[in-house]
Amino acid sequence: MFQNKRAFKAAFLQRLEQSSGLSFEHSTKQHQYQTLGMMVREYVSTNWIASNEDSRKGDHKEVYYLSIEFLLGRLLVSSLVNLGVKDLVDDGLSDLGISLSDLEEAEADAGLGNGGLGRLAACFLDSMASLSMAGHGHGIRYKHGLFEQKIVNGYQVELPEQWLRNGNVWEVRKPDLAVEVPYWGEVNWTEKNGQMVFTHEKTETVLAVPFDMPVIGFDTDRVNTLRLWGAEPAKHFPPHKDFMQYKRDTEQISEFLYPDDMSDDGKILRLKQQYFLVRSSLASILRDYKEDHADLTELHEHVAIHINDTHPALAIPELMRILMDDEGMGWEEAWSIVTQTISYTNHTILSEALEKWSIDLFKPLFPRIYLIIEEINRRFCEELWEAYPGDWDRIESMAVIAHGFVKMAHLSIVGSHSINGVARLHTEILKMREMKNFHEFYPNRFNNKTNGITHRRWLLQANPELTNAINNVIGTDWIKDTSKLNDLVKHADDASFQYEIDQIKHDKKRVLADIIKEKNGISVNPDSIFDVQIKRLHAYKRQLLNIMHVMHLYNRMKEDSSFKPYPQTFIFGAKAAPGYHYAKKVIKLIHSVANLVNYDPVSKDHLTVVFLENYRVSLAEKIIPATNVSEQISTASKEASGTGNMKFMMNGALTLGTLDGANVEIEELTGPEHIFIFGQSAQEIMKYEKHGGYHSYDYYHGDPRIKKIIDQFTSGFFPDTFYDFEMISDSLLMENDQYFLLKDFDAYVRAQEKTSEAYQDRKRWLTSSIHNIARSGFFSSDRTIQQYADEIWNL
Ligand code: B1N
Repeated sequence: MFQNKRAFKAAFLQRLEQSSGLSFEHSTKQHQYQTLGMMVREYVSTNWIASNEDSRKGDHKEVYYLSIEFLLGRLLVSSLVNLGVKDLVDDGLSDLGISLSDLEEAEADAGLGNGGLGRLAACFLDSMASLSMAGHGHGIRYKHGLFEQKIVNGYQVELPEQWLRNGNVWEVRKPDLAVEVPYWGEVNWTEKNGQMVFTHEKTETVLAVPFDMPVIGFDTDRVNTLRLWGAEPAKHFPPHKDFMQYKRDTEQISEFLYPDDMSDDGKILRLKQQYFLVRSSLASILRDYKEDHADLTELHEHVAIHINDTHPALAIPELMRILMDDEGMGWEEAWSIVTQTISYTNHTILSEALEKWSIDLFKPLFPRIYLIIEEINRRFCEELWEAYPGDWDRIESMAVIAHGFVKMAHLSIVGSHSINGVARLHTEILKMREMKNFHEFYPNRFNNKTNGITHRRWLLQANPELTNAINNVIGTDWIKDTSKLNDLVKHADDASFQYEIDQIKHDKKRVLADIIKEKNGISVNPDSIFDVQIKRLHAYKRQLLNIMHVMHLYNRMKEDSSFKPYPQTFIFGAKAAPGYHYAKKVIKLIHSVANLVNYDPVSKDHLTVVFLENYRVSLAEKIIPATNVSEQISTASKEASGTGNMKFMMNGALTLGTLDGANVEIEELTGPEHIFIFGQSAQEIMKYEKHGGYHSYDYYHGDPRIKKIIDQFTSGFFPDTFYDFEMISDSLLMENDQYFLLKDFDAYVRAQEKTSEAYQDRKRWLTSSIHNIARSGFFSSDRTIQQYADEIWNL
């Protein structure tokens, strides 16, 4: 049906009428999208079945990537790109008077994740399939993804997201493969032939039903599976409970994605979600495995299970339970299989995000799993005692259970053979500081895997014009091997290539300007510098520093009528966790500054501030190709990696950032002349954190620019905000500016000046832009996944 345009059009029209019961003339965009989606699914089904058969033969290792988040975004166009039929479809549809981009917009944006961690999981799925690896995802089919953000009078309002409203063409529900997940109850044990036999009784059971989605690789027959689990009432519901109540409690488990990507939310429901994912994934993985293996003794040779952060860490005790209670293995044998099968990625060192669960909550919910964790802890502490006799402090700091809590990162380290950080700096901080004791004890378990992004979505799909321009100068080999993008360096000074790059960027900026006009009613100048910060709103990411710089420029213009900065458009996109009050105030502040500078005759032709509502994957795809300056300004040491930084670089933006996360590696690759680095280093920040010596009041009193801005927060300078920004000024002064904004302010202002100057030297800027594109090949998630495969999973 995709062999040629004629066949495609005929098949499309036929299916459209069959499935919608409407004539082509009366069909809606939604019908047309659904039809095209079904055609894609039908087209890949043969390869999907073949890939599953191939797995069954068992001559290669299967990887399972367990993640509480998969931030997939839309799948129609990426599927067409990967199948190599996008142009054909585009062409065929336009013959019929339909635009592919309209159908693209008819698809819901699957937002089953908060930010980088969830998007990384989605990029990894794309890379595993595209490298023809047998690598599958397991996650939760949240009925509602991350909330939809509305801005009302400058304030964020959260609405439930409804991605399943029109169904989901990509999924297949498989009720016959459902799995029961037990909670609560009690554990009993008896002795049988000198062995303890454990049974978990009087449980409350939930049914986990799999929904499978095909993961289509680029230029390969490989089709992997993303299996998302949905919670439904089980056949045998608890007799003592009201059924309606039971149904609600059950369905709640896969109702909402937790909208907080940092704080360890101590909600019992979140813990239930974690076990729900782990219990059902492992049951399904092992059921498949047992179809061709008599027992589980060689599991680790054929299966790798990867846990994306600690949220699926219960896979460790759960696999122990299965091997011992269901398979009858002894502890040592089971433990050896578990640790050889499981590997773990750490995504943050922020202490708020390190999960720990109170025993009071944990133990009654999973009585058997808790017993196993107790035993893991007992044995581990015994080992520690042997290695460090008498060193109680060290043992206490490393224990899996301590001070009434189960520590999920410790469990993950002890129970897996590999622990990786997500950028070189992050891994070094893990090894030398946060997890120093663990690194000393298990030096060989720690390794780095610098994050990556799929260049198929973030370049081929989001920016086909740039893709073409690249193809015209270096050919197309780089698409299968992105290290070949380096060949572009030879063309960095080539005037005609520069001209083309410039034109493409300008066109993309015009498209974004239209979107901004439509959504925000603001006219932006496409010749201004598009300076963009899009990411979750968090104090450590320092959106506040960005907007304070805008206030500074405005203040300068008001004071000095001869100061006319080069026109700059500051674009923000960010969701704040609903309970994160500080973050919400920063959103309000950005709007207040926008209302000031966008309309004041003194500034309006030079400064424009735009806050794009409801930032999500599909919006990122439109913003990133149009960006000149990528803001990556986290307090050094706090951003584990960042991945937006890579997407911008690949689309020719220049980074303005701190030496944090993957920015360090970006700087190394581009060279210091093609990036704008400023601010305190991670070492310096960590020194202040350890020994003190930073007093933010010194900067308030010592720098009149800073004093002026902070005073404006609370002096009624912004009309009708009352006390809104008191919290912000308190964070900077009373709370001693935990993220060192004032310390970095001057350096940031100077880096901004340098950036703006550099932009005005068009030739130099375009050379830098091409250098960034050329060096971005390293950040393809294909490179990352190949390293996971070689060095962690042993494929
Ligand atoms: O993971 C990304 C990194 O690029 C980012 O730097 C990092 O901040 C992000 C609890 C998280 N770390 N931790 C989370 C997500 C959800 C949650 O419930 C923590 N996300 C990151 C990819 O490596």
